Amino acid sequence: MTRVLVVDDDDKIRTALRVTLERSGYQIDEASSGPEALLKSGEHAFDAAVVDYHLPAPDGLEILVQLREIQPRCVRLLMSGALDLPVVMGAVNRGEVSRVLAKPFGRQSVSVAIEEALAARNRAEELSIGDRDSALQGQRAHLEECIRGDHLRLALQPIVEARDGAIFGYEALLRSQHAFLNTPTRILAAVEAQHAFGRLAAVVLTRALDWMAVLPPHQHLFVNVHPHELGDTDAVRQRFSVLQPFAQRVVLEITERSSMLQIEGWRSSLDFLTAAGYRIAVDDLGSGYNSLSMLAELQPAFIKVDMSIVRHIERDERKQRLVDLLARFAKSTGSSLIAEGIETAHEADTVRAIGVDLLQGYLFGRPTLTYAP
Ligand code: G
Ligand code: MN
Repeated sequence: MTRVLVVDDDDKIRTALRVTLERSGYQIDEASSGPEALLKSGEHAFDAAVVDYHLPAPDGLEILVQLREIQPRCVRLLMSGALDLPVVMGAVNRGEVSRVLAKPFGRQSVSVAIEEALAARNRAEELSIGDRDSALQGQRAHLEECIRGDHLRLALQPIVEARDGAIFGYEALLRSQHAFLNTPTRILAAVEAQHAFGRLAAVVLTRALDWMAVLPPHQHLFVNVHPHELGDTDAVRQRFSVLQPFAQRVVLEITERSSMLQIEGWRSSLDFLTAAGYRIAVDDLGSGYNSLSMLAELQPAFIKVDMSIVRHIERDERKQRLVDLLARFAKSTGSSLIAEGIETAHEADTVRAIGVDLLQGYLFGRPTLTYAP
C-alpha cells in the first residue's frame, strides 16, 4: 500500500487530507511540525510526503530538502499559496520538490498529483537501469573488439643488473591501440566488470610468447599476473601451456593490490606454476597494500620495491633503511631485490650502494612496443 506522510500545522487541513487520501486507498501518517515529520521519516519509509510550506521553522521546503537526504525515493509534494511562487519555483528547479499543489486545491487533485509523481519516479528509475544495462553492453562490445581485434600489445621496459648495467630482462606492460579501451586502467575496469580475467590473460600470454621468440636466450620476461586469473587452476594450466617451453625465463609478477590471498585456488595455481618452472615476483612492495603477508606466503624469487619508496630515496634516510632491510631479507631468503621506477642517477646510486640486485625505471628505458636492445 502507498504510504503517505502529511505535514501541516493546521489540524483541520491535516484531517481533511487524511480522510480524502484514505478514501483513495493510501495509508496515512500525520505530523504537525517539521521535527515531528523528520522523526517519523526516520522510522518509516514513505512513498510520498505532502508538506505545507508555511510552518514555523523549519518550513515545508527545509523539511523536504532534509527528507530528500533521508529517503531519496520518497516523492515530495509542497502545498503553497500563489505568493510563494518565486521561492517554490527555485526549489522545483533544484529538484527539491517533485510537485507543487497551489492553494486552494480540490481534494481529488492531491491523489492525482501523488500518482503522477510516483509514476514519474518509476519511469526515471527504469530509465537509469536501462542506461546501466546499455553501458554494460557497450563495454562488453568494446572489450570483445579489443580482445578479438588484436588491439592489445605488450610494451617492454628493461630491467638491468645493478652491478654492471647488463640487461637481465624486460617487464611486459599492457598497452592498447583500441579507440576507447586505450589505457591499462580502462581495460582492467572493463575486464573486471565483465568477469573476463581469463580471456585477457590468454591474450597476454600469447603476446608474451611472441616476445620470447625475439628476446636473446639469456634474457627474462616479467609478466604481470592479476590475482583474479588464478582462481581456476585447470584454466591456469591450460592457458600457460603455450609458454611452457620458456617457463625458466618467465617471471610472474603478482601484486597485492587486489588481495590475492582472498581468492580461492590461488595456492594450487601458484604451486602448479612454480612446479612448471615459472618464478614468482611480489610486485609493488611498499605501495600501501598488504604485501608483507605476500612475502611470507609466496617465497618469491624476486621482490620489487614500489617506486613510491624509490622516489628521492637519496634524501630520505628512512626509505634507505627500509630498502636496506628488504635487501637483507632478500639475501637471506635467496631472492633478488628489484627497485622499480628509478628516474635519476641519485636514486640509482643510492639503491645500488644499499645492495639492490636489479634496477628498472625511466632512467634505463621507457616501455617500448619495439625491441631495441
Ligand atoms: O604496478 P607495476 O609496477 O607493474 O607498474 C609499472 C608501471 O610503472 C607501468 O605503467 C610503467 O609504465 C610505469 N613506470 C615504469 N618505470 C617508471 C618510472 O621510472 N617512473 C614512473 N613514474 N613510472 C614508471
Ligand atoms: Mn609490475
